[in-house]
Amino acid sequence: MSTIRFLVILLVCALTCASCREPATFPEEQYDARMSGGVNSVPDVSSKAFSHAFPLLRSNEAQLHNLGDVHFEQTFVTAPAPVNAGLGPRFNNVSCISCHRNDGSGFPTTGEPESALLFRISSDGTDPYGGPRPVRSYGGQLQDKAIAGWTPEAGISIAYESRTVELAGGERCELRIPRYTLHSLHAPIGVPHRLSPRLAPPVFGLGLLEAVSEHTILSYADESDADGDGISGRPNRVWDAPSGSMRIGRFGWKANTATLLAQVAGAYAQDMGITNSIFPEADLSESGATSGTAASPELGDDILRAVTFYVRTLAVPQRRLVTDPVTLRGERIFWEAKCGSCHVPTLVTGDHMDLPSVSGQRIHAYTDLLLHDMGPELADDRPDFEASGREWRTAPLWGIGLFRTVSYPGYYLHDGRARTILEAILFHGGEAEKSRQVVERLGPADRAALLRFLSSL
Ligand code: HEC
Ligand code: HEC
Ligand SMILES: [Ca+2]
Ligand SMILES: [Ca+2]
Ligand SMILES: [Ca+2]
Repeated sequence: MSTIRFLVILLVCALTCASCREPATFPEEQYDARMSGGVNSVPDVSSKAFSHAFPLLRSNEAQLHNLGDVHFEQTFVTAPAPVNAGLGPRFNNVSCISCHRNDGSGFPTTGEPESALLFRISSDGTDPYGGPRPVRSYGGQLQDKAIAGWTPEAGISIAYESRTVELAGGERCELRIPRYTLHSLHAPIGVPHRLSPRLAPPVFGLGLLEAVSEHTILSYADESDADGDGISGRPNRVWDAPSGSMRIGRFGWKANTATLLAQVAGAYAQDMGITNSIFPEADLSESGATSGTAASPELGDDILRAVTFYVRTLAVPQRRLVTDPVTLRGERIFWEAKCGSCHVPTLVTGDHMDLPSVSGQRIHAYTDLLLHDMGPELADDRPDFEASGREWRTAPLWGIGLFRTVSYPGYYLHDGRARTILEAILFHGGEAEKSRQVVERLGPADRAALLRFLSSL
């Protein structure tokens, strides 16, 4: 009798242990393929599809989200001013929303009011935390705009070269490859430097990606390609200023930021020149070129907290056409082309103490949050913590079918060079070389089915 009881206890233990690794939210039969963000999914296909709060926020949380929403849209101005003062002196843009249009992406242009493309700059070697080494007189990011009385750090002009790809069935696709030239430098650079172009990505669903445990992310890593499939995702490990520790990176095109708080505080300081408690100095380009002090930064912690909460709690758009036969055929091709080896369809989030609605959710972000070598053409040749000059974080594909509607006309990849989803796929190289070749060889109907599936996300 007691032996049986012992065995039963052992069995129960084994079962609970297995379930604490992969917290299941609901049984498979209740699973709804439309709910890309689990309970945090919303059915809107308009240009506001990325702009909804999580549906289950409590009223105090909804208030904080709304406060963050207001500040995400605020335009900053030159100090002194009664509100939103402290812009610059050098900056990339005047508000979060001016780059993240409709909480989506923006235009890959420079120097214009609506430009959402910025450039990181560094010299060889690393900073004390293993991150990119800033350049004297420039810092770590080029600010191409400035308030009256100041000059921008530099101007950047973009010229595109083109290359034509011929696909099975005779379709031709013209790809454009950007070349960047710096001009009007405010100071000599003096050392060899490396530039990395970055287009503003959408900002929805990020609280869910933040809630994926490090353990889960690491379970997809295969650094030395042990299974021999040519795909070897690895995590970035980055300095997280708010916690003062090294963490696994998950945000930004190279997974170069670990937390939303660091990302938002960094955006205020670097993109807008607004100092805050996490970054009491803007991206300094000359000593004295800042308007706040560590004791009294330009941005209050209440606003920093609200805007961070806002991007943490933006809901994910629901999928469309999930049972359409052509979509389902496209989904099968997505698997056959091994897209899902990097764009992992399903992750289960861990527990978030303060925000129950992001805990234990089965989400379909189509990313492993890991770095992959994408070949020489996409390379920026600028390491960012452990990411090499050829590595990028697998871009999440949720919502990609709505980019065109939300941030018309829609641009893809880290520098916005791709104007369609197909162009983005045709730039895949390195570890994704074989996947791209499969797509190039698909017959027109199969390729259309794959694109229909992607448009349903
Ligand atoms: C000049 C354009 C610009 C402005 C202004 C800007 N961003 Fe961004 N944002 C970007 C770019 C570019 C990235 C990608 C950065 C990288 O790869 O390192 C980004 C990334 C992000 C991310 C991470 C998204 C992801 O999927 O990894 C968040 C969150 C974010 N921004 C929030 C904000 C907030 C909040 C503000 C205002 C305080 C803001 N941004 C202002 C351009 C901008
Ligand atoms: C080896 C990993 C890997 C494989 C395999 C892979 N991708 Fe990607 N994908 C990435 C990375 C990394 C990026 C971001 C690259 C960049 O911005 O330079 C990306 C970007 C994209 C984008 C653009 C996303 C955006 O927000 O701009 C699309 C669309 C896409 N992939 C679709 C696919 C499809 C379809 C397949 C299969 C045919 C595929 N990918 C296979 C890693 C991969
Ligand atoms: Ca300032
Ligand atoms: Ca700078
Ligand atoms: Ca592998």
